[in-house]
Parts: sequence; structure tokens; C-alpha cells
Amino acid sequence: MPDGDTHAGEAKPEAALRVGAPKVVAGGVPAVISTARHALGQMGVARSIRTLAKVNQVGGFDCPGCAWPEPADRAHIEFCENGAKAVAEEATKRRVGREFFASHSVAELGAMREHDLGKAGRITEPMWLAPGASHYAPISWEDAFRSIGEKLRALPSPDAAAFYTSGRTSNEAAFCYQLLARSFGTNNLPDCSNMCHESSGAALIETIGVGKGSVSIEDVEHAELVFIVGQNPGTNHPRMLTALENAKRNGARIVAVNPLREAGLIAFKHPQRATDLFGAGTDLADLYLQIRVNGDLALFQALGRMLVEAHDAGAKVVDEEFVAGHTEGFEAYARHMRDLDWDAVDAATGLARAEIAAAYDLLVSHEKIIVCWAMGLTQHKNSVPTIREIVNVLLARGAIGEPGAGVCPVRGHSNVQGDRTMGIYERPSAAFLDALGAEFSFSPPRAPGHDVVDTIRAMRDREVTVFLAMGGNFAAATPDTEVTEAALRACELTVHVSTKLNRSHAVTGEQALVLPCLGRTEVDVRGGRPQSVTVEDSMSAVHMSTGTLAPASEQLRSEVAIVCGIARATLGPGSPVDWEGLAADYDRVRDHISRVVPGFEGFNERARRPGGFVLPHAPRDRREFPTASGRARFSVNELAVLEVPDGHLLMQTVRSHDQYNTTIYGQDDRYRGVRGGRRVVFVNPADVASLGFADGDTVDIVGEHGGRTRVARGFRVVAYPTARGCCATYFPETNVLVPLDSTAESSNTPTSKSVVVRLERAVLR
Ligand SMILES: Nc1nc2c(c(=O)[nH]1)N[C@H]1C(S)=C(S)[C@@H](COP(=O)(O)OP(=O)(O)OC[C@H]3O[C@@H](n4cnc5c(=O)[nH]c(N)nc54)[C@H](O)[C@@H]3O)O[C@H]1N2
Ligand SMILES: Nc1nc2c(c(=O)[nH]1)N[C@H]1C(S)=C(S)[C@@H](COP(=O)(O)OP(=O)(O)OC[C@H]3O[C@@H](n4cnc5c(=O)[nH]c(N)nc54)[C@H](O)[C@@H]3O)O[C@H]1N2
Ligand SMILES: [Mo]
Repeated sequence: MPDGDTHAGEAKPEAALRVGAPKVVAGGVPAVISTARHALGQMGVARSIRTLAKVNQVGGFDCPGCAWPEPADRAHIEFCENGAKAVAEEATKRRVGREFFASHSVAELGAMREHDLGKAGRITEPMWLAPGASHYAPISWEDAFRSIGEKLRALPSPDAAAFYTSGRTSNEAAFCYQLLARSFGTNNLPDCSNMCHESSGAALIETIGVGKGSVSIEDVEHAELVFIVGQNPGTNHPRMLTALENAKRNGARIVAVNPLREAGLIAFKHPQRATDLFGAGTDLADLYLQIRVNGDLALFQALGRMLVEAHDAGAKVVDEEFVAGHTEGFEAYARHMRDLDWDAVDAATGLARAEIAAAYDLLVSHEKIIVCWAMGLTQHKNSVPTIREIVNVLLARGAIGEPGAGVCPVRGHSNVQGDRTMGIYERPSAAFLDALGAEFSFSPPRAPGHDVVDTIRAMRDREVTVFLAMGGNFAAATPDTEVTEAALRACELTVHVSTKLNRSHAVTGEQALVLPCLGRTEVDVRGGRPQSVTVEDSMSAVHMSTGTLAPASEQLRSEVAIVCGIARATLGPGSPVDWEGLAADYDRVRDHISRVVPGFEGFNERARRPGGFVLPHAPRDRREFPTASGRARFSVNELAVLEVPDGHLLMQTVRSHDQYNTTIYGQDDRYRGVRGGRRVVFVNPADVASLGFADGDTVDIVGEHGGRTRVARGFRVVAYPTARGCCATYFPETNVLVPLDSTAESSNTPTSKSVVVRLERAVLR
């Protein structure tokens, strides 16, 4: 295996790779065709129709795709092309049984592409990799639980275990899982959020007192001005395009801020509306700012500077009543803005002053303003200050806690927000621990635990030696692939509760367990009755999800049942928690939640109402800001322009249209014109030329950080409309280049969207 490469066999240019022109409209007929191809390929005709009819319907299951909410008046078809792919991936008829494991060694699994591991099918029974064994072998559930319990109890300290969560886990499973970790004695609860919207939570808690978004879908549809910053909804939140289309019909203007020209931000043809399919579609962005990667802090400071200047000159652009009545720190902010260095703004944003002025004109000519954002903002060193800066501008305009206005961090995984609400957090509040301890009569640990990055360090340093994962693909999703994989291999035991195979099952500790669970689409019978779970979407709405399909195998257990099984085997009969009772009836789990987590009073009754209920949010509901002072806070943030040495590019890592994080549905990225391969690097045509390359060349991508050189080999250069000085590649292929020690200030999120790299002509072997 060459240095820096982790996936052997992928280093050569891909023979089937074809590159055409990027698209300028999302949805339309190609989306219909793609939906059908993915659904039918995995589920067949009858199962496709039966299954997709239940997605996001009252009495059906929540789409396992993204966290975008359902509108109050649901359409008969309330799923998108990529939701259908997510459902098909889970509801596939393909199976990975014991024969598959007998004929594929762990080393062979490790050499397979992520795409092929996933496409092999659903895992059907618990599997164990014994110390020194080359293959996984079947194991009974009770033996699996016992061996986990024995390993955990033998640890020198509870803090030598880590309990990872990915964001598809239901509220009920998440609540039980954090209770297991804390009953065992640790707050080591890293989760995918640490790599995702952690920066949003950190910035919002500091500034408005609540770490969640403040708008509803109706707000988006009735906003006058919507900024979409660092987000690609056409691929990652396709149903958001329907809300944006409605907003446009109501007269809204849209500003897109993105280094790439993304089809889904330019125009949309609703794939489930015949009049749209054959018409021109709806234009979305009125203003498209093709900003340099990591230029957003500078952009929002420039807007702030212009607001303050106009305010100083007597223009009515600042909402003085709101600022005086509900906020603090405006004067210090205004002073800082008056000193803004415009040269730094030019260098950081790469935008023309006229473009910034156009955004400013829209900002001051509308009152109902929403800013939406996702990973383009959260995965940089200065992510938290950048989001605080957005809050500054909204506060100055009085655009929060009013209909049609506010902050809208658009979450990723379908229940990532709910998992955090349920206590999946390495730094829980004292109030949460007090309530948890009182409910279950025990003393939860108080010391903060490890997040994702610190868990990797702790495994590397042999301080954490048992790693459990409730879903996800830790080996592939995390930064610095070589370091992370070595850290996982240094463990004594790795355990994955999963629906499908992935890279993490091949990168194991001395012993490993793969525990197959029910997915959201499947019927979950416990205690003789079908059970439902709940999820919380990106806009704090909580509702039920009930599976309808027969389970992929009779041996599957629900995530709740698996957690309770591990807990019984680990904590023994002395545990004050009735684990068996919880696993037999999720209403009991919800009753506990209703007494521990604020906002969940009457949980069982309210969750059963059609559409569920919305959690309280003081800034949104009452324009109250639960910060220490009771006021929303303006902040002062330093503008430091990221230095990119000559001959280098600032690389961001994005999702293609055919993937769900590390699950690769297919090899195409239709909107960006790429087919049949993923090892591409998108570079501005002028940069391609000035660096001495041509479109179609094969290069290695080289990163240097902290005295280490990291290389990802064999990428095709694609001359592409991205901002100057930047490039883009797909994750997880380039996670090998993301340094473990490069993280966001105060949120510790890996800086997957700003990696300094250079391109080297590949030496083809
Ligand atoms: N189909 C599908 N749906 C998904 C997912 C998936 O993989 N597939 N993943 C889910 C998850 S977990 C998440 S978190 C979300 C992710 O949703 P997104 O955040 O939309 O996902 P990314 O592909 O990371 O896209 C980041 C966008 O930000 C832009 N960008 C990058 N750097 C910068 C910058 O410095 N400034 C600005 N202004 N823009 C920048 C990129 O060009 C890109 O358009 O989607 C969720 N939904
Ligand atoms: N370079 C780079 N790295 C990134 C990002 C980036 O933009 N760039 N994005 C980051 C982000 S935003 C995120 S959220 C993380 C994602 O990190 P993870 O959440 O860890 O990764 P996923 O790929 O979403 O996990 C997929 C696996 O989950 C399992 N699974 C699917 N459904 C279920 C279920 O119902 N139950 C259980 N138990 N398991 C299930 C399957 O085995 C599947 O293989 O990656 C992060 N990594
Ligand atoms: Mo995410």
C-alpha cells in the first residue's frame, strides 16, 4: 500500500470515469429516472411501491435520509430522490449471511470498496471476530452481550471505553445508550455531531442561548430573504427545494453563498409535479456569491461594516428597539466593524465589492430574513466565529424570533438533533445529569468525556481500549484515516451495531463484534406488540416513526433491545435500571424521558398526535434569550485570512449526489457532470492552467500539516467553476488528508472544508 493511501486498489485513475458539463437545474426527469433505478434495483417493483408510500407519512416511518422536516400538510409523496435511495439501501432484498463471512476474510473485506461492502446487503446475525482469527464467525446474542460485559468490567476505569453514536439512532435508543454509558461510569459519548453541526451549537448557545435553529418550514416559506450559505440542498436536503420554491412564489429573494455553482441552488423542477417536469422550473438564487472557501466570516463582517456605517450616517438599517431591548454588546461590535480591513475582506472572499454591495442592498431592503447553513460553514478553524458573525448581522436587523426570520442550521442525519437532546454528549450540563441521577437513583459521572477527535487520540495512546458504535462508520467518516485506523486496531474490542457492512467492520480491535439491528423501515415487535420510536427534525419537531416491512432477518434486534442487552450483561442485577422492562415497552423509555428532558412532558400522549409536537425554543417562541444575562449577545470576532502558500489550493471535501456520507449508492454525481468514478479534484480552470496542469490529468493530492506529509493518489483533474485558489474532492476518499490536529476553535470539529494541499503529477504504476 503506498504511503498515505488507505484504500488499496483505488489509487489508479478510474477507467469508467466520464466528465461532462455541470447541470444548472436540479430535479426534473433525471431525478425521476434515478429514483426508479435505485429503488427497483434494490427492492423490486412491489416492495418499492409499498415501501415508498410509507415514507414520512403519519403512521409510517421517518425517512432515514436527512433531517429536513415534513410540512404540516403532507403530500402523498413526501420523499425525494435521495430519500428513496436511503430507503432502498436499507430495504434492499440482498443479504450478508454467515456464508458471506465464511468466504471473505477480514483482510478481504478491508480490500473491498465501501460501495461494494454496502451493496453486499443487510447483515443477518451477530458475528464475532475472535482474537487472532482471520474470519468473522456467528455468535449468539447472549454470548455477544456476555463478552462485551466481561471486557467492559475488566477495564481499569470506565473511561477506558468509548460509546460512539451516529445520527440515525432513535430518541429511545439514544436515551438508553447514554444511560448505559453513564451507569457504567463514563461521559465518553462521541457522536457524528462532533464532525457535523457542533460549531453551530457552540455559536448559537453563546449568542442566543439555545443551540438549535429558530425557524419552522412555514417561516422559510414566508421569508422575504433567504441566505443559503455553505449548503448543497439539491443533493443533501432535496425536500428543502420545495420550501424554497414556495418561498420564491411568495416573493422571496434568495442569496446563495458557495464556492461551487451548485445546480440545486440555481433552479429546481419538482420531480413529482408534471407541470414542472416539462416546464423551465423555478429559478432559485437571485444572487450567487461564488465565495472563496473559508471567506464567510469576512463576508458577514463586510455586511456588518456597511450596516454600521449606514447606521452611523443616520439610516434606519439597524433595528434599534430590538437591539436596545433584547441584546448586549452592540457598541463593541460596531467599533470593531468600523475598523474592518477591506483588503482582508477582498483576500478572504475573492468577491467583487459590487457583489457584496448587492447582498447588502437585499439585506437592508427586507425585514424577514433567514440564514440557512450546513457543512460549508461548520468544518473550518473559524467556524464558531463565522456563525457568531451571521448572528451579529441578524441581530442588528432584528431578524430573529419573528415570523419568517431567524437562524436555520440545516442538520444532517435524520435524528442527529434528537440524539443530542437525549443526552448523547460528552459534556452534558449539570442540570441534565442531576435529572438523570434523580430519575434512576444513581450518581452519573461528572467529568467531561471524549468527543470524536479526543477518542481517536485516546485510542491511539491506548487510554481507550474498548470502542462501541451505535451505527455509523467511524473508520471512514473521521479525519486522518491512517491515524484513526491504527487507533481502532490498537483497541482490545471494537463493537458495531449496524444494518450494513462498512469499512469499520474491517478495521478491528483484537476482537470485534458486529451486531445487526432493525432499520427504521422494519416492524419492531417487543413484548408482543409493535413498537414505535421517535425522532426530532432540524426544526425541533418530534414525531413517531413506525416500521412497516418484515425484518431483513428473524435474528435482528432493535437498537433499544441491543443496548438493554449490553447493559444487563455489563451492569448485572444490581443496576437500578429495569433494562428488560425498557426493552419490552418503549412507552416506559418515553416516560423516563418525559421526567428527565425538559420539553418532553406528556411525551407518550403528545408523540401520538398526528405530526407530533414541537419542542420549546425561547428565542423563537417569545424573543427571550436564555443566556447568562438574558440578552442575545453581539460578539467581536477577529478576521484572520487563511494563508495558502503559492502553488497550493484550499481543498474542501463534499458529498456527491450518489452517496450518503460513507455509504456510496453509486459512482455518479449527476449535477456536477461526473459519471462512473469518484476520484476527481475540481479546480478552477485558471488555477488548472497556472499550476501547469490540464483538465484530465491524473494527480496525487498532497497535504502537509504538523510536520507530516499525507498523500491521496490518483485523482483526475476536472476544470470546474469553483472560486479561484480552491478545490473540491469527495469525502471519504480524501479523509486521509484531513489532519487530526486541525480542528475548529471551541467546537473541536475537524476542518474537513479547509485543507491546504498541492497537486503533483501522478507517477502511473
Ligand atoms: N443524499 C444525501 N443527503 C445527506 C447526506 C449525504 O451524504 N447524502 N449527508 C447528511 C449529513 S450528515 C449532512 S451533515 C448534510 C450535509 O449537507 P451539506 O452541508 O450540503 O453537504 P456537503 O456536501 O458537505 O456540502 C457543503 C456545501 O458547502 C460548500 N462549501 C464548502 N466550503 C465552503 C465555504 O468555505 N463557504 C461556503 N459558503 N460554502 C462552502 C460546498 O461547495 C457544498 O456546496 O446532508 C445530510 N443529507
Ligand atoms: N472529510 C469529511 N469528513 C466528514 C464529513 C465531511 O463533510 N468531510 N462530514 C462529517 C459528517 S457531517 C458526518 S455526520 C459524519 C458521518 O459519520 P457516520 O454517521 O459515522 O457515518 P455514516 O456514513 O452516516 O454511517 C453509515 C453506516 O451507518 C450504519 N447504519 C445505517 N442505518 C443504521 C441504523 O438504522 N442503525 C444502525 N445502528 N446503523 C445504521 C450502516 O452500517 C452504515 O454503513 O462524517 C463526517 N466526516
Ligand atoms: Mo452530518
